[in-house]
Amino acid sequence: MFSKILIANRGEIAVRIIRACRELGIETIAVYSTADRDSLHVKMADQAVCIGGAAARDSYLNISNLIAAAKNLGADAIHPGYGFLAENPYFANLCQTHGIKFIGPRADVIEALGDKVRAREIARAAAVPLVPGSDGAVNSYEEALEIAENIGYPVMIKASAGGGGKGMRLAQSRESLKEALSTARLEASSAFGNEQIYMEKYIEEPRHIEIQVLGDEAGHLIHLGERDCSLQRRNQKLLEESPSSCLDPATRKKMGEVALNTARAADYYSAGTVEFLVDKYGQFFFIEMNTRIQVEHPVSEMVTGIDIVKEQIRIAAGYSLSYAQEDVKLDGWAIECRVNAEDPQRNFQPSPGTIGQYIVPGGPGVRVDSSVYSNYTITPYYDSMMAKVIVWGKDRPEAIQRMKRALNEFVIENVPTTIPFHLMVLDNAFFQRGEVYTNFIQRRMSNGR
Ligand code: MV4
Repeated sequence: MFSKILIANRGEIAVRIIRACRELGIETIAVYSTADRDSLHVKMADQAVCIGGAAARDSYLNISNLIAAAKNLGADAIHPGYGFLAENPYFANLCQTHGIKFIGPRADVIEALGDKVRAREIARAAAVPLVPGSDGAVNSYEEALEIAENIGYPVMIKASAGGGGKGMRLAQSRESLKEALSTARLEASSAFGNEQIYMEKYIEEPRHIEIQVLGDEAGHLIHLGERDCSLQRRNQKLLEESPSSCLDPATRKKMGEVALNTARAADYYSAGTVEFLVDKYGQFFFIEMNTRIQVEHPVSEMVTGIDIVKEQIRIAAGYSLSYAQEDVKLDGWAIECRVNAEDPQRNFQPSPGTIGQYIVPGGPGVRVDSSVYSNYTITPYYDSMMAKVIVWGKDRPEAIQRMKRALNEFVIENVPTTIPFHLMVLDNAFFQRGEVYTNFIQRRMSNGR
């Protein structure tokens, strides 16, 4: 087992990784930018080193400073968390070159699955159901026109180097295809330095269902059931739950198998997430596979009792999985609400500032993964998430009730947060019936913001 791990991240995920390391008896090194000197992960780690200025590119994205810190402080491994360099194959490779274990999949697997066209080809080869669309990349308008005629409008044009909803353009009809194509290509080229695009049939009112997988380096693979992440705003997930209220047991079983087939076809190990869209007829389609631990991993931990981050670290240290598939039992219902320093009254604009009193909820079935504390100053340099409230209930009604109780208990003075928005969603009749689609907020929330 590793004796020392450097956490190449900040915020609540850095705190989460430190906790997993502590339980495994592993020393931790925190890295921080000049703006994060007073952050919680710095206080909690055994050692901490400043790796650069406030801007992420000078610190949390500064690969040479990260590698230098790991080598100088004798880290055996680096955990990248999510975001920043977590899905950067070059960084994963460089860790390996320097004899530092990258806690995640192999670099070539990160690269293959990060290229959405290649990911589709891997899935197709494994007979995984895909959204009808282009076989590979779309290279010309004529080609796009022919595919669109075959699959029918509207069509979604996506950047191969995109993902998570970034770099997507909708073409409603033949007339708008040409312009949508050229815009998508331009956006892909400027946002990702890779103009490759592909096409999919637009799925109306999809549910976003993802399956958590865990694989070890000996090829054992298990899944931990699904997470329903359909409640999004501008492609930002706001609330996630496990299991999903839109899956019947047969579909759940099938989706788990398909997710494992996808991971096996990709020669996957570590923690990963296979993302699907489910249409209003209950058909599911693979859209992408994420090669990192995700923000919403705690809802899977709450219903399975499995510590995903500890498993990820054990796998990287060469141990085989602690569980076989038959050991994985889903019990009860979990919901996660992301508490962001954003003001729902002002169109969710970020609301950095100094927190006054900060009192987190507790009691039966409540977990808070937080990165802030009383009198902490939230800076504007990074994403606005300050805490995640995750609850477990014996069923969905109890989980909803418990989340409302927990959010009402949460005291965060002087900084506007998304808590009031979550309380409105939890009170919404459509949400309570499990009718949550991607356009839920626009269609089902009175203010529609
Ligand atoms: C789609 C789609 C509709 N049709 N693809 C891709 C990444 C994922 N995070 C969201 N993505 C979507 N891909 C096709 N062919 C709609 C979305 C989508 C979405 C899907 C489920 C739940 C929330 C969503 C929010 C915005 C876009």
